[in-house]
Amino acid sequence: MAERTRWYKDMCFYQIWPRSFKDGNGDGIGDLQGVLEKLDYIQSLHMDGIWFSPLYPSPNADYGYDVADYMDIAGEFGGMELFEQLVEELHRRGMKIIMDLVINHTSDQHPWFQASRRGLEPYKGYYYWRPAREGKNPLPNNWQSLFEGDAWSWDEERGAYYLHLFSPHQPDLNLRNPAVREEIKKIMRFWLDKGVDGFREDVITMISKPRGLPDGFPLPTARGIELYNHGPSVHAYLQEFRHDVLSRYDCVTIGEAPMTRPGQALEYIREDGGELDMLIQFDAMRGDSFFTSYSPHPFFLPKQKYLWARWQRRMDEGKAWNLLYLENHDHARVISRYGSEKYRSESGKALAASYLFQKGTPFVYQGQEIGMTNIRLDSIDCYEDVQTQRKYAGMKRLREDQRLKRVWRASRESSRTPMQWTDGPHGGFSEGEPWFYVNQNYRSVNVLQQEEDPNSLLNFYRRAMELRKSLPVVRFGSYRDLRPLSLRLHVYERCARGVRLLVICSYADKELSFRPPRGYDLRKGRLLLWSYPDAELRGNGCTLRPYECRVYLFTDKEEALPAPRAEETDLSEFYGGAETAVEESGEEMAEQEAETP
Ligand code: TEU
Ligand code: CA
Repeated sequence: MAERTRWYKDMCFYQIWPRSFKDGNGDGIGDLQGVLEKLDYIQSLHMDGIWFSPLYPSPNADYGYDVADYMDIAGEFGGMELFEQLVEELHRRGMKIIMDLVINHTSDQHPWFQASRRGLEPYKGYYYWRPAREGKNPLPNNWQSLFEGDAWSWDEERGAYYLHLFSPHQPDLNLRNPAVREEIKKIMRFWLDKGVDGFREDVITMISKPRGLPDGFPLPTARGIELYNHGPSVHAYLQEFRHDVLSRYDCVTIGEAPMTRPGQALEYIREDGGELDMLIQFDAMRGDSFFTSYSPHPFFLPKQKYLWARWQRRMDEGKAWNLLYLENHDHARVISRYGSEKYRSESGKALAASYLFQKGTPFVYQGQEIGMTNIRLDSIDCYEDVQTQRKYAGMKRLREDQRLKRVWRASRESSRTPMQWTDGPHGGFSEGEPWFYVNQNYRSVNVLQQEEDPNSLLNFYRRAMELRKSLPVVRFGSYRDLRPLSLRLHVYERCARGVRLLVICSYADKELSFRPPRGYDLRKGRLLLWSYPDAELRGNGCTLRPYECRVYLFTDKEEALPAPRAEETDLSEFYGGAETAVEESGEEMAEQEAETP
C-alpha cells in the first residue's frame, strides 16, 4: 500500500460542541444552521477542519455521548440533509470534517440495549450482563464508574446487572462479541462513505475489558481502571478496524486516551504500525491537578512544561505525532486554570503561544480564541452536566460551600456555556432563550468586540495560527525547553538545520526582567509575534510585562522565513527532520529570571 499522506500534520482544527456554538433557528439550542453561518468566521481563524462533538440523536443524558442512533443526525441539530450540505460546503472550502465516534457505550435508549435487556437475539450479548453475586455485596465486581458510584446498575427487565463505565444511561458495549465489532465497522463505513474525513474516538483506550471481569485494585479512585484502560484486546480491535475499514479510506483517526503514558501512546500511534494517528492525552490538562481537575493543586508551570516536553520528545523519538490542545468540552476554561482572569487577554495569548508553536496538530475549542472563562453558578442545581452532578455528590467529606467552589474550578460545564458572539441579548448566541446560562461577562468578552480590536486575543490567535503555518520549522523542528525549572517563564526553541524559533512566554502577573538563554542575541532575531502593542529591547534583553509573550526567528537563510505554504516534500528535503540546536545553549538553566524591583 502507498505511503499515507498524513495531511493532518499541516492542519489546525476547531472543535465545536454543537449545542452551544450558534443557534440558527431560535429554539435556544446550537445547530448546524448556526455552524453554516459561522464557517467564514472559522476559516478566518486559519482552521483547516472541524471536529464535531456528537451530532447523533441522543436523549442527552451526557449531551450526545449517549448515542441512540449512530446513523443519523439529531433533529435538534438540523437533521441529515443539512449535515450533508455542511459536508459539501466544508469540502468546497477545502476543509475537513471529523466526527465523534462513541463506541465504548451506547445510550440506554438505543434499540440494541432495548432489545438486549429483553434478551432478544442477536442483541442479547451486545452488552455486559452479569447475575447478582451471592452474599452481602451482590455487585458483579468492584469497578467504579468514572462519573462516581458503582459501574453496575440493576435492570429489572433482564433481571441482571449491566456494566457502565460512565453514567447508568451509558451501558458499555461488549466488543468481545464479533457482531458488535461488525456493527462498529458498519457505522464507520457509513460516515466515511458520506465523505467525512475521520473520527475522534471517544475513550477508545477503554473498549477492551479483561476476561471474567475480575475485581480491580481496591483503591477508591482506581477500582477497575487499571484493568480496562488499555485492556487486553484493545490493539487487536483497533487493528481490525484499521485493516477492515480505515485503511481503505483517506481518513484521520484520533483516539481519546485518558490516563495514558507516552510509552503506551506509541503503541497506538507509531507511524509504522500504530492503529490510530493521534491521541488526546490528558497530561495537557494536569498542570493544576493530580488525577482529574477534581483533585486540584495550584497551577505549577514547571510541571506542565515537563509534561509538554516529555510528549514532544517521546513522540518524536517514537516516530509519532502529537495532538496539541488546551481546552475541550471536558475541561474547565484554561485561562481560569493556568492563566489569570485578571490578565484574561494577556494570559490567553501567553497560553496560545505556549502550545501553538509546539510540534503537532493544534486544536482550538470554541470560545478559547476569545478567552472565555469559567462560570460560577449559585447552586449545584443550576448545573446540568451529569459528571458535575455526580462529582459533587461524590465529594462527601467537603462542606457544601467547598464542594461548590470545587465545581466552579473543575466543572467541564464551564466550557459548555453558549458561545459569546456579541454584546447583545444572550451574547448573540440565540434569538430565543438559550438552553444554558450565558457567562455574564459576554458584554465585554465577545467575538464582535474582539474583531474590532487589532490587539485582541482573537486577532492574536489569527496571527499566531497564520505564522505557525508559514514556518516550516514549526512543522519539522525539534522542541527544547530552555528554562525547564523557571517558575514563571516558558521559554522554548524549535530547531531545524540552523533555523531556530525562540518562544518566550511569561506566566507572571508582574513585570520580569528577561535575558535570553546563552546562544541567543535578541537583537539579531526577527520578532515575528508579540502580545502587547509594542515589544522593545534593552540591549540583549527586555522587561516582560504581565503574561507577555514573543516569538523570534533566528536564521540567515531566506528560505526559512515565513512564506506562503510550500509543498511538504520540498521542505522536508530542506529540513531533513528534527535535530537539536547548532549552538548548544545548556547550562543556563540555573540562571533564573529576576523580578524588576
Ligand atoms: O470523556 C472521557 C473522560 O473525560 C473521562 O474518561 C475522564 O477521564 C473521567 O471523566 C475523569 O473523571 C469522554 C467524552 O469526551 C466525555 O464528554 C464523555 O462524557 C465521556 O467520554 C463518556 O462518553
Ligand atoms: Ca437551534
